[in-house]
Amino acid sequence: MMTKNITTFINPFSLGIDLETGNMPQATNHLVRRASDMKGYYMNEDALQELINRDANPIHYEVFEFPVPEEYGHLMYCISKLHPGKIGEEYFFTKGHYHKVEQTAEIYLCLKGEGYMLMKTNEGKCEAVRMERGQMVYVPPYWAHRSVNTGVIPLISFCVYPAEAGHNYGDILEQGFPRRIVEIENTVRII
Ligand code: S6P
Ligand code: ZN
Repeated sequence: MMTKNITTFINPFSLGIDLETGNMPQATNHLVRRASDMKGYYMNEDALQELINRDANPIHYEVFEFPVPEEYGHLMYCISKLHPGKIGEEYFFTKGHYHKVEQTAEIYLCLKGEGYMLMKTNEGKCEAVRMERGQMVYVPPYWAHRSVNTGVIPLISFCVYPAEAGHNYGDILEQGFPRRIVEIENTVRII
């Protein structure tokens, strides 16, 4: 349920985002997900463990934020940076989540790289929407979302969503997505 009773008053502000690199110099929150954080998400657990051992548990993706109050009325925003690579045949992806306040939407503006936004609902719908520089993806309320990087450079997006949305990771960890994005014979396939 949305709580509409508290919206903290703050002063306006602005900050810089490098549209080439996604760097947000004023960001105070830096979330880092490493390969070991992705256990249980990919089809090929052995390939994930090989990557962890071989490359000293490399960074999988990062989120940069300069937070605002997590309250109804405010808008949270961040830079999401998903590194390129594959686990077996499967392209690197983010964990994916529903919003805890499920009736909240989100906008992703892709700044760099290429891939897909994989989205699903509890009722079994699933969509893969192309992401590339300049493309905006609207994630409607009730849709879980996961970015997938099918390119060779980081997939960088600017995200905006209601600040009270929160994250529900548990359902995706348990159920996954009905579709996966893989490379077969040098071709991107959504299976
Ligand atoms: C938050 C928004 C993004 C993701 C980020 C990491 O609502 O969708 O900031 O948190 O792309 O993905 P994930 O699935 O690990 O949260
Ligand atoms: Zn989200």
